[in-house]
Amino acid sequence: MKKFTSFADAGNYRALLQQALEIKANPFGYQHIGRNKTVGLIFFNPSLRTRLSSVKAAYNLGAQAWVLNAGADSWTLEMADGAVMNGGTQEHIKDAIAVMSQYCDVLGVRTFPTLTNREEDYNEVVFNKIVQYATVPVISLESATLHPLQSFADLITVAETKLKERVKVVLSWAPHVRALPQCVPNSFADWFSEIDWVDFVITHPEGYELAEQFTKGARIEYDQKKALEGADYVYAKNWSSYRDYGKILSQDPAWMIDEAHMALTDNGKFMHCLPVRRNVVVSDAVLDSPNSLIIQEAGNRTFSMQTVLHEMLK
Ligand code: AN0
Ligand code: CP
Repeated sequence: MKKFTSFADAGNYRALLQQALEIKANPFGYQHIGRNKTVGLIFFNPSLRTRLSSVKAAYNLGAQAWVLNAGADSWTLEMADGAVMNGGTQEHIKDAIAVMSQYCDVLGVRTFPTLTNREEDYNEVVFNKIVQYATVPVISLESATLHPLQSFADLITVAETKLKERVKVVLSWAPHVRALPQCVPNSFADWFSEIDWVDFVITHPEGYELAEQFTKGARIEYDQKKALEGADYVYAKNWSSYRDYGKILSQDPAWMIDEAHMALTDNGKFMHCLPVRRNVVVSDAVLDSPNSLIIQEAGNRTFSMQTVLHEMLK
């Protein structure tokens, strides 16, 4: 594996999922793989889970990890090709990434979307530049359009908790006070629309349609209550509009997941990638209920990353 950015990069998902479950059962059993290896992590945006689970995953595998907070800790990076660098930027991304590749065997990168320039974001201009300049395999720690380590951890979580052969999984838009990326829902759709034992449904207000390249013909149900009927899993997430790019079209509190919403499900489990704004996206009662998987899900971020590192370093 030379690049991990999407479901397609995962290759055979059944084999990768099986590997993740084996690694989770025996997390220190693969330390020969990471011996004398270094994992580099570069963040252009904030993170709690991705940063810490990636470091933990490297340690579990017997590797070392370093983290760079780009912009805050490093020189201010120039992204434009051919730029005359007589302004505020101090080092070109081309040089920075080539140099960082000298100090690691795998590079993880987080680069959020602009949410103003849809074409640039959906062409993954910044992330692809980094892949181009890197001389080591690159892992997306959430790029402009996708968050594959989150979706892989979500898949591990559903696989290890499901009580039926086939399960109904509902991705529900929920309100938020700020405009957020489409990465998490895009990525969730990219993965879950491909899982043969999942009946996948997306629900959101009109205008919040995700890019079809990621939803891949998944069922969309505009009536949230109808969508939730009989669900085994409810995955809540806010996102800003793809159509009216980066805009907030609704803050309707009726879309917040509360106990009345969960009562429509088949004793459904609740999931969210975190961080979550309590009592805006989802109520305290749902987050703190025995059916909430949020902490287990965050825990599985270690094993999605460890599995990808294992693939790249083995
Ligand atoms: C980010 C997002 O929605 O993409 C990161 C989630 C993992 N969330 C926020 O910015 C709150
Ligand atoms: N879920 C997730 O990626 O969280 P962080 O933004 O804290 O890394």
